[in-house]
Amino acid sequence: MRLPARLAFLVLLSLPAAVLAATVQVQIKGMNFHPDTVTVAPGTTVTWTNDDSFDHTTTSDAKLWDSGLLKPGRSFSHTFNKVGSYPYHCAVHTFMTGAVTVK
Ligand SMILES: [Cu+2]
Repeated sequence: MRLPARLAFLVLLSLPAAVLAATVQVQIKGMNFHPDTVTVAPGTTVTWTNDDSFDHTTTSDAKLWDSGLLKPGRSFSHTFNKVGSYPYHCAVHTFMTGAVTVK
């Protein structure tokens, strides 16, 4: 390992865990969000992937994010930095609901 690479590795190791942002996956399948509720730490990115045969969206009830139409196979990500409860739905099928809790 060359010195700069080793230094970068050491810097990475010394970062607090919260800075190393995690990603949580939510699958859209069978006209549902799986899982439909997730609890994450601040700074976590949630990635929704449409594994269904139809177009769907992930749309914040409070309009904090909106993926627009996600075709099958497409993904959308949003990073949650503030503690709180974030309900969302699919704008096409409003009975499809989920929530992200950040704490
Ligand atoms: Cu939908």
